[in-house]
Amino acid sequence: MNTMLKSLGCAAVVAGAGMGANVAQADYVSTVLSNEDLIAYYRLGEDPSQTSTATDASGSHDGTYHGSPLSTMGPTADDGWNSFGDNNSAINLNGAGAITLDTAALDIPQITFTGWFRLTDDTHNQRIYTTQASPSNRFTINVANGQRLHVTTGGSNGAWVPIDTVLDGEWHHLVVSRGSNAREDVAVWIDFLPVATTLASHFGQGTGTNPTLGAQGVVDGTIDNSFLGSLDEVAFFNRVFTQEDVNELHAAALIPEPASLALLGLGGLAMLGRRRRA
Ligand SMILES: [Ca+2]
Repeated sequence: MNTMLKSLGCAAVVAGAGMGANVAQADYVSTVLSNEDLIAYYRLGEDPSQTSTATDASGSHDGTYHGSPLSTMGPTADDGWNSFGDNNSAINLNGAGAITLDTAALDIPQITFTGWFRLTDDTHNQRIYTTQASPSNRFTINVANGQRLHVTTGGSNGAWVPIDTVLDGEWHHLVVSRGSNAREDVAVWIDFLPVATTLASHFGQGTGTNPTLGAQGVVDGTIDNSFLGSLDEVAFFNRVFTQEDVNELHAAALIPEPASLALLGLGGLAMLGRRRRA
């Protein structure tokens, strides 16, 4: 066996051994952080009973916890998703919490929301994300009473998405993009598949003030329409996403199939055997 083949054999063994413990693909977190249009990234790994700061992993736009949200476990390998590190915590809004964000960072003409949600109850109107502003330029992602996800960017029209399939207590990924022009379409992806693109009649130019995760807002300490579920890994981007952008996140969120890892490992062992016989 020539020297090159020996080197390949060793490399395959090392790669096979290494991938089991440390996934050798672009992981979800680094994929989000490497996007040049990222505005803010809330990994939501804090324990809100210990701190009121929801850290922006990308830099300078920390949020603030309000009410009594709870720390919970985020999507893990057991759910079929990249486990976001060994200890991925998320936030259960519990119908009693909210996270206020930075208006200066997020009141922008076009925006994309990405994140994970776990819905446990749809019996009343609740918010995944909303801004408080005049109806002409608000931006909201609602769970409306009656099993629908409702995205509005002004007025009462918007993209209505049936969510029967996600009212299952499992983690699901959500992408919502809106453009900068009046009557611009809003695009919604659930679990990385497009589910709604629609033109509405009341699209505003901005995205509104007092952006809030998990509630309608916090006014004088009162939290309205708090989300009856959990959120994790919420990020905002300063542009509209395409299917290609969503595909990139999807690839990063997936766990490599065990079969391919096993084959790689067996291949490495076979090459090692050949090297020993040489
Ligand atoms: Ca997290």
